[in-house]
Amino acid sequence: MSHKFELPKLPYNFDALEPFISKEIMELHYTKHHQTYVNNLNKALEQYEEAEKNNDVAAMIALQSAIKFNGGGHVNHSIFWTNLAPVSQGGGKGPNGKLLEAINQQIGSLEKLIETMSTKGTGVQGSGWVWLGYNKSNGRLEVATCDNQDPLSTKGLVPLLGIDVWEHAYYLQYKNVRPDYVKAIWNVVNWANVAERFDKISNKN
Ligand code: MN3
Repeated sequence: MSHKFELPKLPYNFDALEPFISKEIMELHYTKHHQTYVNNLNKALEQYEEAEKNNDVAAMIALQSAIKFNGGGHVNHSIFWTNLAPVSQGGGKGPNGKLLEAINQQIGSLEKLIETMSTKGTGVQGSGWVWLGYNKSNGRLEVATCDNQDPLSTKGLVPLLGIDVWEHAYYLQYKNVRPDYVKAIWNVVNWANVAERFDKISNKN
């Protein structure tokens, strides 16, 4: 009965997103940061299981923030890696089909979406994420920010595209200039992956 989450396979090499995201960032981000979330999630879930076995509700409650933080970190990064692709594999090539239609209809244009996400992502105070999400209750696309590693599910939205704006995601290359990182990352956004997520969830509604 052990919960064993694992680091998902990175679908490209560490240097594949250069020059927009450096090899050094990718390697550290994936092998150190994401791996640590996975390890600490597994540890917290093990402790939670033990607490549950002992009917120790107070201990169960005390573990919830560790599960939220590390579980959110695992969920978010697992989406993030697939939201990106090297330029040679379609990174930066804009969406088409139903997703593009929905963006145009609901947000105005792809340019407007990118601008909104960039502004909101740049404006996150401290560590967090900016997301394009899908609201199942009304079928609409929404841009939302989350603090720390809170997953987008905490805002009632289904994640389609996330941009990690924690300093660890850019500092080695962009130093303190988060806006430059947020501007550059659009060159390697895997819109085909975002569209796939959108088709899957919007078809269910
Ligand atoms: Mn990160």
